[in-house]
Amino acid sequence: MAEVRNNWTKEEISEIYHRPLLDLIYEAATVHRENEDYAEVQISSLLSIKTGGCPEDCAYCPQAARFHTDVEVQALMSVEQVTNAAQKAKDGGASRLCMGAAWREVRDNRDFDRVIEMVKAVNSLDMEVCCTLGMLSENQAQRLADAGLYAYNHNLDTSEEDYKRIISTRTYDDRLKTIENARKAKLTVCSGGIIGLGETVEDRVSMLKVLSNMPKHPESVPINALVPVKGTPLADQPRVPIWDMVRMIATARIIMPKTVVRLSAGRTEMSLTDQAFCFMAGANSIFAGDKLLTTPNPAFNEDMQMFELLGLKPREAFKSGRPQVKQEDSVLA
Ligand code: SAM
Ligand code: DTB
Ligand code: SF4
Repeated sequence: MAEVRNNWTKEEISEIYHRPLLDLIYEAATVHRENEDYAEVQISSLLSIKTGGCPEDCAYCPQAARFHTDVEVQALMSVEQVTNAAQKAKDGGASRLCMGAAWREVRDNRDFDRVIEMVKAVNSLDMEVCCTLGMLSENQAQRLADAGLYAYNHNLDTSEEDYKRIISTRTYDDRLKTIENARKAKLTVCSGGIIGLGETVEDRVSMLKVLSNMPKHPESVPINALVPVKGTPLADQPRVPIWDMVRMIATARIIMPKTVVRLSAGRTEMSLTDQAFCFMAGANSIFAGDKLLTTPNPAFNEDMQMFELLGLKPREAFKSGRPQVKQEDSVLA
């Protein structure tokens, strides 16, 4: 049984990443098959609850106000809109809804109160609820946890060394602090990154080291391939080779054997064969539904046909246990 370690060195991770490709895939598949539910794939649906107009300068992001992209700014959705979208995602087979807001950070205001109501409403549909709202204090994380939030997504995106090239409006430490705050509130953590930003392989290894050396590995690690968007500084980045994606997924699988590794953004550019290699290399989650936050994603029925063909099964919600909802906060109370 692969041991869960938190002391991986860059040399070890780099050695794994650079193994001959088929050896690497074989090893990752072997580690993955030690998990009894290896044929199950967790399906998350994304919903952009507040779109565009973000004050941050993340070079990849179509939602940053300072870049001129085709994204239309949309104010925070109503709880009813979110509940309807969540029900639709559930009917389509998603067990988790991830609500994203184009915010730098959470503020203690009425918008946050509304997000708390959204979390309660989606939780009462018996779906795992995830949020990605930017930076978060410990107290805010606790409020989300009390409302029944299952996971908090906060990506590292790249290495600490490379971070300043991509984002100048916050630091890597800010990112780590938020992840710590989510942990203190006993939320499960979803944190990963993007490849294809123009980073080096060393940067990728360095980011994987930070993730795999956390005292507790993130329960999910999304690996995104950059979706280049017109108007952003990274619009002309070349497409990331599929084998880089496979190497990232396989390396993450080997060094974090119990973590759910998500084949995230970039699937519209991947063939079925490309994706099959990612699943073989240990990916066991996807974002499904026609849209990511603002960019397209494969159609749900195409994904279901792919599952059928590859012999994969959607994972049911709450397989690893339910969050503790504070009684007075429960909509059922
Ligand atoms: N504003 C919050 C934040 O930055 O934490 C939450 C939403 S933000 C859009 C969530 C994540 O989406 C980013 O951290 C990044 O990893 C990913 N992302 C954004 N634009 C992307 C793109 N063009 N291609 C791939 N991933 C992207
Ligand atoms: C993650 O790692 N990828 C998702 C989710 N977490 C929030 C977002 C991908 C966004 C891709 C660009 C867009 O659709 O705006
Ligand atoms: Fe804003 Fe998040 Fe996009 Fe950065 S990634 S610009 S913080 S929405």
